[in-house]
Amino acid sequence: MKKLSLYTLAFVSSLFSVVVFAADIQVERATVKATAPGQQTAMLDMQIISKQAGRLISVSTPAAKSVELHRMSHEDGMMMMREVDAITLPAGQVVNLGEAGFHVMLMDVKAPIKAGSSLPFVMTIRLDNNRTIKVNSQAEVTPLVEVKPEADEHMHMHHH
Ligand SMILES: [Cu+2]
Repeated sequence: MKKLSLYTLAFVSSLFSVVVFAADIQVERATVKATAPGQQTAMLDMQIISKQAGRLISVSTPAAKSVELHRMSHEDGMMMMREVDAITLPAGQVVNLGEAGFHVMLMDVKAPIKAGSSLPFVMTIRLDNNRTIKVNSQAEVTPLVEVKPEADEHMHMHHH
């Protein structure tokens, strides 16, 4: 009987800590741009606040076959995107992915992502104490900003 109650206690306490840790991650302003038909990739941006220091190591979503973590950088005057292994989350700090030069890139989007819908995703975060947690969240799908040909011509005229 003693052994049984010890097991029960261990189970309850591990369940409890999982709940506590998941609540220690705040996800805000998660947005993804709608995709045009045939568009293969989409960028997911958000703010993450983790109570404890950790690293975002992966993201998954049913909307895409694979997901990568990307960093933007200027190289020879060109904007480049490179895959990174992880995005650092300092304890208690707001990490705005876009402002920090990062984004989550959905690769091989399965179907057009429609404006007005929401996109579910799961983040895997490894805390510096080596505990790995999964955080479920939703991104708001925002409309594609269309570049109108007239606007381009207009700018062209002004510059000549
Ligand atoms: Cu990218």
